[in-house]
Order: sequence, then structure tokens, then C-alpha cells
Amino acid sequence: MHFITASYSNSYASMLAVCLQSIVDNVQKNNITVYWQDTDDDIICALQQLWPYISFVKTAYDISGSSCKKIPMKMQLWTEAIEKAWNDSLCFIDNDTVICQTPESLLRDSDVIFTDKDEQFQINTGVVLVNPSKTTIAFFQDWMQETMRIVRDERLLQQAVSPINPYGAADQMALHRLLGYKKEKKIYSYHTTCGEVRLIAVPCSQYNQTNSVPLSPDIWIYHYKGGWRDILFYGRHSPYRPACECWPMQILYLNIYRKVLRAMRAHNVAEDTIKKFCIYTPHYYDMRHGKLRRFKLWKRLCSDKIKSFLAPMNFTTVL
Ligand SMILES: [Mn+2]
Repeated sequence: MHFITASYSNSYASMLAVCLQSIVDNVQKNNITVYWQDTDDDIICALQQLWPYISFVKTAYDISGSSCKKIPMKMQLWTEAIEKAWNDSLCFIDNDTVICQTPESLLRDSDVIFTDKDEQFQINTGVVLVNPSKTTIAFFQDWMQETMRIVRDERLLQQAVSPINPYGAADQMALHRLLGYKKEKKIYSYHTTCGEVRLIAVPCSQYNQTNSVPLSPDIWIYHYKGGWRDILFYGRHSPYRPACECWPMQILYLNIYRKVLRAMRAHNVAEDTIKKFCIYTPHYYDMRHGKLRRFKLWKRLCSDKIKSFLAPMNFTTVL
């Protein structure tokens, strides 16, 4: 399997590094390509130094404007990649992911695999698998064109990102529309000028976990999307992603991140460059033993403090 990811800005350098480290550690070293642009050369050089076997391909797409315009641009990269890569199945993956197992076996009975969930935004394109062929190229060209049409039309773009619609992004809306997606339906057939493409929807809960959940060997890919950015970059949690629920996935992330930093120092990467790979580390991360147990203890102590504070006011029963 050939893994393909992308980087369009410096701000995601650390996420890209963690994603690559997870593929190298858990899946494979060969056959990883990073399409990149608008990213500092020293960031790419540092990554190349760590993993000389990864291909970094510089692109020059017109990627400007807000993130709801930028992110769907990945469809252009994907279409370019699939046109170039013929001899291997492909895994297109967002760089805000951690890969624990290779999802290759999923492609046995289909041409394209995407992930979905029974939530407001149903399809998530952070993980997409493809068997390259003339028909899948034709399908990706159609998908890209539909995505670009949505991105260029302000009214359609608003529909794509509106929280009352089931899409969440222009490329997801495009796929929704091309397939006539319904959440009950898992197998799709799409007609191209070159023939039929068979697509299967597999559950996000296993292959593209976008929520904050306890770690499990059944989860092959974790996707640190949405509110995770504020948590990983600034330590800012939200009511949807509270610290206690996020902690197991955050430890997983920080452990990989620390490994990347250690490798960079071992390769004598300049400190000014290393500073560009920043991820927020909470103070309780560095407790040496039984990190999770300590965190639970810390949480209990905090809630005990709140209880003793509220006790004189007779609020304890509420807690
Ligand atoms: Mn993502």
C-alpha cells in the first residue's frame, strides 16, 4: 500500500511529523509520499533527514483563502497522485491522523473505500483507499470537479460547511452528491465513462476515529480533527472534548511527538527548526510512572477539592 498525505502550511508541521512517524512505526517505511507546498524548506529538510525513504513532492497549486476553501483542495493532489501511481493500492490520509494498522485488506472487494459515521457530518474523507485504474481515475476526476465547483460558488460552499447540513466540507458534500449517499447504504456503484466504480463505506469508529475515545486495538486510525487542534496546539479543551475523555488519545499523540523530537535532536536538526514542530504538553504528562493512573488520581483530588469547597453549601449531593 502506498500512503499519500499532504502539507499546505507550517502550522501543521508537527501533525505531519506525528502522522509519518506512526506510519513508519506501525505500518511500513517504503511507499510514503508527502505532497507539500507553502511549508518552510527547513521543515521538509528535517523530515527528509529523519526518513530518507519518504518521498516529498513539491506542488504549486493555487491554495489560498479560508480553510474551508483550502482543505478540499486535497482533491487536486489526490487526483494527481492517482494518475501517477499505478502499481499499488493507495491510502489517502489527512496529516492530522495516527495510523496503528494498515487498512490494506479493506480493498479486497472494492475500488474505493471511504469512511462514514452516524453523526451530523456523515462522510469523513480523512481516510480514503483506492485501487488505481482508468475507472477510479475517472471517478476521482469527477469528484474533484464537483468539489471545485462547490468551492468556487460561495452559496454552495456555505451549504457545504453549514452545521445544519450533513456534509461538513466541500469535498464531503461532493462525494455525498455523486453517490446519492444515504447513511443506511454501505455499497455504491458509480458510473464513469470508463466503466463502473465499486465503493464501500466502512465505519469511522474503526478506520477513521474522529471522536475522543479510549484506545482500542480495534481502532486502526485515529483522526485528531476539529477541536483536537486547539487541544494539541494550545491545551485548550472544549465541552465536546473534555480533558478526561481526551487523555488516552492525547498520551498516544504526545508519545509519538516526543519520539519525533528525540529523533530530530539525534539528527542534529537546528533548534530553530525544531521549534516549528510545536505541540502543547500538559504538566501532568511528564509524571514518570503510570501516567493514566496518576491523571485519574489528580482528577479525583480535584473533584475532592471542589466537594470540600461546596460542602458547607450542601451541594455535595449534587456532585
Ligand atoms: Mn483532518
